[in-house]
Amino acid sequence: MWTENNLRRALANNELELFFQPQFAVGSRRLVGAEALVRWRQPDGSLIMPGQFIPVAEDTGLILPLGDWVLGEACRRASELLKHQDLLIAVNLSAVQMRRPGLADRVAGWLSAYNVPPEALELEVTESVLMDDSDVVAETFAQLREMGVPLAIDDFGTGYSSLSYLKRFRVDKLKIDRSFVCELKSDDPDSGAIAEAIIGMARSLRMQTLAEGVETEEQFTCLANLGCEQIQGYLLGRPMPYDDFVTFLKNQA
Ligand code: G
Ligand code: G
Ligand code: MN
Ligand code: NA
Repeated sequence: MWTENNLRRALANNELELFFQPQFAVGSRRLVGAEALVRWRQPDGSLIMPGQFIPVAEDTGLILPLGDWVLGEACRRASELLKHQDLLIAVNLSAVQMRRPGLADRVAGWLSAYNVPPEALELEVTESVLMDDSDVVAETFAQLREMGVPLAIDDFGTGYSSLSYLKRFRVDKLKIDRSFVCELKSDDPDSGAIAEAIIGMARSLRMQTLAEGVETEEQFTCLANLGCEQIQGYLLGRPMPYDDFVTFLKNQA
């Protein structure tokens, strides 16, 4: 396991890097955005995945400087990407970041430093954050909404059975967890029951839906038939280094 000191050095030595995974509109199959996913590039060029160091960062508090770096880097890249195409760049926020006062000010600072419109930066939080009965979370949430930053719920459907937080916190998008996508089968109508319920609820609440982890045409077709609006997954694009994403973007046009 990676230690706090390893990670501290990674931050100081600029060893973190953002990969980008494309997101598409279902109807047109056009590229509409990308999720920024952090990687740790070792001096030998190998990559360490976030699952191996984000938990350490969260336990040690290093997620605060790390998360701030991610926000700044995402805004820097967004400002470059927006010169090519109108896109939305999605960034994962840790619960630790959401619970710390001042997040909205940091976001506002990065947006203005790189001249990125707030509508172009989407912030992803998990359900557990919104279940928090915390004034800080509510305040940050309200500030981000006021600024016009889109908010999405990541891994939707896996967290909590109570949905009452959806009334308290207006979000723009539900990201349907890939566990509900991988079971989709065109010859089994029941396989889509949960995805269908999420899409129906999102529509009633005027939220968008994006399905994660789409790996096959069959899943794509099922989601299209259910009225899902956007998809992300290996079928149409893996997370890739920034330069590769720029090439990918240019090849779309
Ligand atoms: O490709 P993948 O292994 O990148 O991502 C694994 C997990 O790591 C995902 O659940 C994702 O939410 C999380 N993750 C990726 N990048 C970040 C980040 O910048 N900040 C936080 N808090 N989590 C991230
Ligand atoms: O933040 P989140 O938990 O949604 O992170 C996305 C994770 O899903 C990352 O680890 C990313 O590499 C992974 N991922 C993206 N597309 C696919 C896919 O089509 N299939 C699978 N199995 N994983 C995917
Ligand atoms: Mn995510
Ligand atoms: Na997810």
